[in-house]
Amino acid sequence: MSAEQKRQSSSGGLPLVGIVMGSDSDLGVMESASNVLKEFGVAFEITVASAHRSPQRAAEWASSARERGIKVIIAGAGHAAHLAGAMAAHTSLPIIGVPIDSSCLQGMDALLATVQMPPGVPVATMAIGKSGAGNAGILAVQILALADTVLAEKLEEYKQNMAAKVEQKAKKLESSF
Ligand code: RP5
Repeated sequence: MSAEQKRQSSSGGLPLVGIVMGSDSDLGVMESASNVLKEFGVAFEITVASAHRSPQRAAEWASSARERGIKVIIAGAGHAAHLAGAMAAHTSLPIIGVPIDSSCLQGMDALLATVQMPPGVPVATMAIGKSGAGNAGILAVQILALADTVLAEKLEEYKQNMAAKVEQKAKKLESSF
């Protein structure tokens, strides 16, 4: 790895991604996002704030995120999930929304509340639940990789590994018939 690459990949250990969730009960889903960031060696901060129960805390956390060095925010919430939208209302950083399946509507309510943002205030909305949270982590890495050649290389490796796993599965399945 060249010195330039090291410099480009270094955040000095400071968090580059902010993960926020509506309740600690969302952690089981949102860990899929934090696990991806750990896998890629991306420093993050993680907290709870609610658009409805603690609107002031949510607004302050989002408003100060850029000053804290955060580049991307991942926001997950369930029910009438306005957390990702509330983040987008208070910062111009990119927001990735994760609808959480914590209500009796199994996340459809959260999906619509997260994805249906008004013109001018986008939230990049993922799939409902753990797979969406995992993809939120990957998308955050992809955004950071635009200015980080080491992360870009890791993403290439990640894709190659995925393809290799499919090859293995195909061979195993084919040989069983
Ligand atoms: C939402 O309500 C949270 O994001 C969570 O998914 C759901 C339930 O929260 P708790 O009642 O478990 O705190 O705001």
